[in-house]
Amino acid sequence: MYGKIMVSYKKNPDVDYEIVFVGRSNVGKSTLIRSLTGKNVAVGRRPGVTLRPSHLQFGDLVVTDMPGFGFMRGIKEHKQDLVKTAFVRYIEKYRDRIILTVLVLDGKSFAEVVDRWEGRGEIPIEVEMFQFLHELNLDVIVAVNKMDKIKDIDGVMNGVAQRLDMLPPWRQWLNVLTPISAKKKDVKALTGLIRSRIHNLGRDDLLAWIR
Ligand SMILES: Nc1nc2c(ncn2[C@@H]2O[C@H](COP(=O)(O)OP(=O)(O)OP(=O)(O)O)[C@@H](O)[C@H]2O)c(=O)[nH]1
Ligand SMILES: [Mg+2]
Repeated sequence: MYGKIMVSYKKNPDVDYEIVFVGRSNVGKSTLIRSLTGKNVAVGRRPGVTLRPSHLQFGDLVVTDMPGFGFMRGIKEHKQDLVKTAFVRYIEKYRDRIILTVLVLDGKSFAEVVDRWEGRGEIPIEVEMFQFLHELNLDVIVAVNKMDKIKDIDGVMNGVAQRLDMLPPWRQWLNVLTPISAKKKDVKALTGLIRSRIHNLGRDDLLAWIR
């Protein structure tokens, strides 16, 4: 129990509102959800292997941790496709109750990964997912994580913005783009953005889950 709020870890509950955390494997989705909620999600699963989302229920709201997409060593390409297909199906199925998606990126490696893919003439998977979420008219906040490792914050944030077709300077996009460090619990700007989205629903009672 969490005050009056029910917490469930596995079942996908029948609720009216959902916030979904998506992103490549290892970017820090589960760490982020833990620092936002104080609750643990996804215990002891191998990165990239589990196809099933994990859920935390807070009353009428469910917070979902999606399996990470993208290449992981030792995991067959076939499995990557399954993760991607499962992701697309999930988002389409629950589209109507999803009030917000948080795309988590690794600030340290994002630019390099995107440039490598584009150099091969391919669309980087996180760019593809970003576009897919927009095509469904979903609200997407891009949380650029692991900023504790970064010295040139403006440089990295501008690099991310530009690669997602958001014209730098990145500070023009503060409503949808924010640097964070999930590990250091430096997530205040993101917390503020999530709070304002929930506030706009007229459901301030649902704010209790955020630390
Ligand atoms: N330096 C630093 N490391 C972080 C941060 N957030 C997460 N990590 C580390 O990154 C690794 C992956 O974190 P997870 O939260 O498991 O990543 P994930 O996105 O849930 O990964 P999958 O479940 O495989 O999709 C762990 O070793 C974390 O400690 C951060 O803000 N800074
Ligand atoms: Mg995880």
